[in-house]
Amino acid sequence: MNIDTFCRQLPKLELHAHLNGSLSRFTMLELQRYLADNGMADKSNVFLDEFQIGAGDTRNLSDCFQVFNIAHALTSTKKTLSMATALTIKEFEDDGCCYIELRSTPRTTPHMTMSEYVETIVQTMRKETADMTIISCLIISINRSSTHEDANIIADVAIEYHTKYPDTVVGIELSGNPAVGKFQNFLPALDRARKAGLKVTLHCGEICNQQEVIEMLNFKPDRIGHGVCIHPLFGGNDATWELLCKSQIPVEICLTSNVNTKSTQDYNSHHFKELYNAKVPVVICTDDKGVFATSLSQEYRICAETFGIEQSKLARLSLSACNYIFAEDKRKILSDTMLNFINKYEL
Ligand code: 6MZ
Repeated sequence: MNIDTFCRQLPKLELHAHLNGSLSRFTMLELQRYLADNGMADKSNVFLDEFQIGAGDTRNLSDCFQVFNIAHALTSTKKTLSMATALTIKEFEDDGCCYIELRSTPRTTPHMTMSEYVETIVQTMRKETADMTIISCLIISINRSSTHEDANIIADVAIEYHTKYPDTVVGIELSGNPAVGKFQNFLPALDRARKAGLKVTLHCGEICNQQEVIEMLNFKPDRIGHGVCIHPLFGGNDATWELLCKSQIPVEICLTSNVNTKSTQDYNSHHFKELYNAKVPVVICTDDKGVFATSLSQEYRICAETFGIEQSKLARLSLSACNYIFAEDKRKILSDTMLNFINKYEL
């Protein structure tokens, strides 16, 4: 099977996808049309073309945090937030994804409270996407630029919804511009959520900050996102690298995101290679498929082609992601799906 077809057919798990960064152009146009038809047209159409940060774009990681405002303008009503959630999950399903942990930051908008924001996504996942074959869950995000008070409110909402819908709201995470805010300020909120049963993932080492990487790894999150500046070759040091290798914390790898935001020079010099060779658990993810114009199958293909990973190994990489999902009760059904594929194609 050619690598393109193989990567699309391979059952895949998406563990690092921000809802408002994952909107395709099609989805954004649908949302825009809905708002216009209902007399709520906004000015985001002017900026739609600026949403994508493709290869060779002059914008870098800190510029990228501006583009999310474009999506936020479109997902500020319950209806468009629900449409965005359902359309995005469907796109992942069409790309051969059998499980997704979508993440999103609860916002207060003129049309919703933070609780209603979460309620809308949860109900969409439980009702509107229930007839799809893909299994979807939600990770609640805390933005590093939010206040200590807002972080605590989000932790409260996360705990409340995890208690009500433990199968749907499975985790909490810290993201946002890594140059802003301090991990320590968010530690109490994250710790409280963890004690209430939520799994935790942290954006860690997306820019170089060795002290913060050590603090984060010592917190023992269930997974980390990116993990760029941990190996000494990429701005980490021996201490950060040894801590990661010893901890065996799974790393959510976002190849195109790191290249397009210039956190990584190019695909060939991506830290995936060091992690994979050192047997640190890794999961291939998209981060923001809308912003970076990618898909999960494309990320698998880039990984295979850049690092020379043959199809049987790629299938096992995808299979291993089952060990790191937050909805632990789904592990068996997902690994059976993967093993059927592996056996069918004698991989
Ligand atoms: C850190 C990121 C990110 O939550 O409104 N986000 N945080 N690093 C990244 N690397 C590129 N990409 C996205 O989705 C958009 C939010 O996700 C976080 C940012 O906080 C952004 O505002 P939601 O659905």
